[in-house]
Formats: sequence, structure tokens, C-alpha cells
Amino acid sequence: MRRPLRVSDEVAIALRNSEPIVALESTIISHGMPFPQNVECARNVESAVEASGARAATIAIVDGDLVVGLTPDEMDKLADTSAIKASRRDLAAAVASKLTGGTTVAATMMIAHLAGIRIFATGGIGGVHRGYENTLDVSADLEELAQTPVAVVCAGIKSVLDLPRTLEYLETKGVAVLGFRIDNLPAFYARDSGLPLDYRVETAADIAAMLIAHDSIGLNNGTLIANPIPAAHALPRETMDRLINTAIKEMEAAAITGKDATPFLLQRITELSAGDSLAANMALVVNNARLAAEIAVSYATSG
Ligand code: PSU
Ligand code: MN
Repeated sequence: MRRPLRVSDEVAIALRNSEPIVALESTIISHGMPFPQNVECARNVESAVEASGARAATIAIVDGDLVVGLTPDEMDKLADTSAIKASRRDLAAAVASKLTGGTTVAATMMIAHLAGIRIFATGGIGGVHRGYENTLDVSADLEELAQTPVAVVCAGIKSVLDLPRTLEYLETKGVAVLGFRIDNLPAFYARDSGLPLDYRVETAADIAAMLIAHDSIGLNNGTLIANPIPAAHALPRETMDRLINTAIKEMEAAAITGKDATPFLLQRITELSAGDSLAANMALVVNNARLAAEIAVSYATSG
């Protein structure tokens, strides 16, 4: 049976030669940012990876194919409003119906692993939602980190989520969270959530060494690398928390749930912050892409 996986020539060559590669997600394009900043950001992120010596592999579903390494035209196609948001549970339906969609962190991890890519950069991951005790809303991203050996570089977890419960969930699932030059979990727009992490790492080489140790033990789960937003782009925690609370109240009033929750909140936060959150988001994704590329370079040369 043919696997509906389509790897670009550039990525295929890099895979064959065991060269450094960084996977990138695409729900950030289809549902995380408005047009045209979404496409601009996706291009900047790829450039940042390539400038740091790794091959960029943006992953999405295009006409029912699981694509690893999007062309510029395919990237534009994802910015179209008809693109779906595809997490693990949506993949079979998307392939069967030949849909086009952005892949979440969960689906991107899965497809990266199918293709043989070990390192992945994004902005923020999904997690345990606030009010979890009533809704049971836990992102499939956490479950994927529990079962797929891909390292995810992110800027922490946005305070739209329940950060302490998200950390507890990761601990239960055996996912190590490494703080890059930071003692506490970063909070996406802000550098510090105040929640302590167990592991602080100082260099990309130290992170690569941990991934190689992970492989040598035969662990099958993911690793989360938390890279704080650059100080120049960080936004005040209190202001952002206020905005986020407003957005969550609006979401509850409009009875928005399930897969629509995260895109709604991201869009409202961009509007409520008059674009400040979008600029911060773009800066932190590029910063994560750079670190992921450095890790990939180190991993490829020491593996
Ligand atoms: N966080 C962001 N921007 C995003 C997302 C999360 O700051 O675009 C996207 C990611 O693709 C993530 C998904 O995997 O939202 C999580 O959605 P859900 O909570 O429905 O699992
Ligand atoms: Mn959810």
C-alpha cells in the first residue's frame, strides 16, 4: 500500500546524506496568524533555519498528501481560508478526501517521524486548557509528545492554557522539558512564567547530547525545549494576561470549543493587542527556528 507521504527533493537529499533538518508546522500558517504575516513568517522561519546550516522542512497536508518540504506555492495555498486544521485525529479523513490543511504540532511530529526527522521548531504548543475540569480539553500535542520521539523547540506555553497542569501532564507522560538558558518555564509572550523546570541547558550541543542519550536508551517519547522569547520582543505579562482573560471570556460567551478554541483565542489576542502579540509571535518563532537548526547541526555531527 502506498503511503501518502511526499518528501521534497531537497529534504530527501538531506535525509539520504544524514544532514541536519528542522521540521516546521503549518497550523501557524493556516490558523495561527492572519494573512499576509502568516506567509511572511513561514518564509522567514525557513530562511532562519537555512542560515543556521540546516534544511527547513515545512510540513502540511496538500490535496491529501502528507507533504514534507512545502513549495512557495503550497505555502500560499495553506494561507487560503479553505485550509483545514489537521491534528492526529484528522489525518485519515484529510487524506481520504484529498483535503489541504495546516498540521498542528501533534500531526507535524507524527509526519516528521514518518519521514525520519528528529527536530522540530514551532511557536507554542497546545496544552491543558483552563477549565479542563469541565471541558476535558487537553491538546493532542501533549499525547503526541508522549509517544513520538521528536524534539520540539517552543517558546513555552501561552497563558491561554493552564501552565501548571500542562507541566504536570508532561511529567506524567515522561516528557522532559529543557529550559534553554532559563530556570523557569517561559510563557510565550513573556520570558518567565515563574514555574520552575527540572533541567536548564546552556548550549545547543548540550541539547543534542541529551537527544542522543534519549535515542541510546530507546525512549520513544518526545522532548520539549523551552526557548524564551528574545528580551527585545517580550511583552508585559500582566497586560497580556488581561487580554487573554478577555479573549477567554468572549470564547465562553460564544460557546466556542474543541479545535476552534485555540485559533479563536490567537486571533482575538492579535486584535486586542493591536498587532503587538503578532510581532512578538513572529520574532519568537524565528528565534526557535534558529535554535532548532543549531541543535540539528550538532545532532547530525555527533550522532
Ligand atoms: N500555539 C500558538 N500558535 C499556534 C498554535 C498553538 O501560539 O498556531 C497551534 C499549533 O499548531 C498547535 C495547535 O499544535 O495550535 C494546538 O491546537 P489544539 O489546542 O486544538 O490542539
Ligand atoms: Mn483542544
